[in-house]
Amino acid sequence: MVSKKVENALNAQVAKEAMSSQVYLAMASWAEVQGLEGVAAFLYRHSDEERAHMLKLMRYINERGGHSEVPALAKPPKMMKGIAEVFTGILKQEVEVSNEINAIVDLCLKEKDYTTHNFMQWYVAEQIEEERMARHVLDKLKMIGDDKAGLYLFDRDLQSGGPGGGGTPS
Ligand code: OFO
Repeated sequence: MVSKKVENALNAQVAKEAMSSQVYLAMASWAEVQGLEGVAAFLYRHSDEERAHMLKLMRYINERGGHSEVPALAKPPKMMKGIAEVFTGILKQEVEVSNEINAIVDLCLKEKDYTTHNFMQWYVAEQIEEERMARHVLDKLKMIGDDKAGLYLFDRDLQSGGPGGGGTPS
């Protein structure tokens, strides 16, 4: 059984994962309109993954005797000035999510909720991957600079799973 404190923290994280999904969705739509099909495909997939993160939390809360709440949908902020800004925004957002996940892990220890602590380790590992992915993409974009041929190849690379191979971590 989860304590009310842990339940509330997990429900707050449900809302944040839903918001992440919205943000990726807005970025995907922006990229698609720019003709960056590979980037769009990558971001649409990632939006789905954030929704999966949300669902995983919701199911866990309910399994542990809590009640997961479906969060309201907010309009994502506009942060799409260019492809580098998109991925800078992604890295910033993922670092924030990592901090939120760490705060829940910390709360679990304080509450002596070792079951949720164990469950949250999946998210801890996931965040390492997500930050790595965002940094890797940003490094590539720095290398490409204004090179249009490089951007074309980068877009194609993301279409087939993403830089570093293996696709977006889920
Ligand atoms: Fe992008 O991360 Fe969810 O948890």
